[in-house]
Amino acid sequence: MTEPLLIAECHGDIAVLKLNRADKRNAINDALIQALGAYFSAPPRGARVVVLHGEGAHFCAGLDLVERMANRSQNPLDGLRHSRGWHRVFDLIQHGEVPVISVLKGGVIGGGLELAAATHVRVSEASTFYQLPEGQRGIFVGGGAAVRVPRIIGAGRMVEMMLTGRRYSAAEGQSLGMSHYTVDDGAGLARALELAAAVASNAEASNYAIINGISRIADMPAEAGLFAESMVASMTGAAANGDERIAAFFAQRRQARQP
Ligand code: 1HE
Repeated sequence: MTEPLLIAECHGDIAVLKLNRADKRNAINDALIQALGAYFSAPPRGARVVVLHGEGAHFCAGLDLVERMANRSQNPLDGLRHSRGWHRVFDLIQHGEVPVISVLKGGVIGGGLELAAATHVRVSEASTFYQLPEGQRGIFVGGGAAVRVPRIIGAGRMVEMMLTGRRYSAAEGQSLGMSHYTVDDGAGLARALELAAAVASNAEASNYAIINGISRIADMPAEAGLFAESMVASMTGAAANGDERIAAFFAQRRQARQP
């Protein structure tokens, strides 16, 4: 029996999804991108947040280069369709229903960094390193890195990283925003689950607005962005029943002040 490419679990309202292709360093082949697409098209019912991690020592070695060589096509449209397929799946992650927290370790390479960049909170273990070796392989990024990575580290750094084959360490990556937390090796999943509990306790409508609103509004001209912010704020306040949460906050403050 072949192993599943993804292993999905639920712990209450926290869903945990594992890339399960450690023998190939979790490289993304067509079957794995399809499985990710199916999962994020319909995250488990009741899940308020997804924690994404990888089996083995490496988060993800990027595009499956062996499959790419085998399926090499002379038709540029095939390459375009392949890349657009990755875009659809990673957009489901970035602008989906629930926040996604990734646990990074070992290689976060090429398409692995593209996958990580689509997630909202990134926890790196000390072993993590980041690379975009497409230039060295004679290809180009195709899973959204040209859009998402410059928004994290800046276009100039991405250009330099790709031209020179530079490898950023976990500590360097955190200082550049590739991760938000760095923890010891082996501690990433536990930290991500703690963060997931905090994220899951937010109002569902606020989380939806945060993951769907901020990156889009940040790409708008200021005047359109300010208008969009007002629309999202109004929708969120109405949908999240914010009054109840605000009243609960003050009740808790009053209680804390009592002798
Ligand atoms: C792979 C892949 C892969 C490993 N596709 N099979 N990505 C890369 O250029 C990264 C290439 N991989 C590596 O740099 C290294 O494998 C790692 C640093 C990730 C891990 O090193 P190591 O020593 O632990 O493993 P290994 O011995 O290199 O590889 C173990 C197996 O994984 C081996 O298979 P086996 O059948 O010989 O055992 C490797 O072939 C396999 N493997 N990485 C296929 N990437 C939408 S565009 C995105 C463009 C990109 O992502 S470009 C970046 C591609």
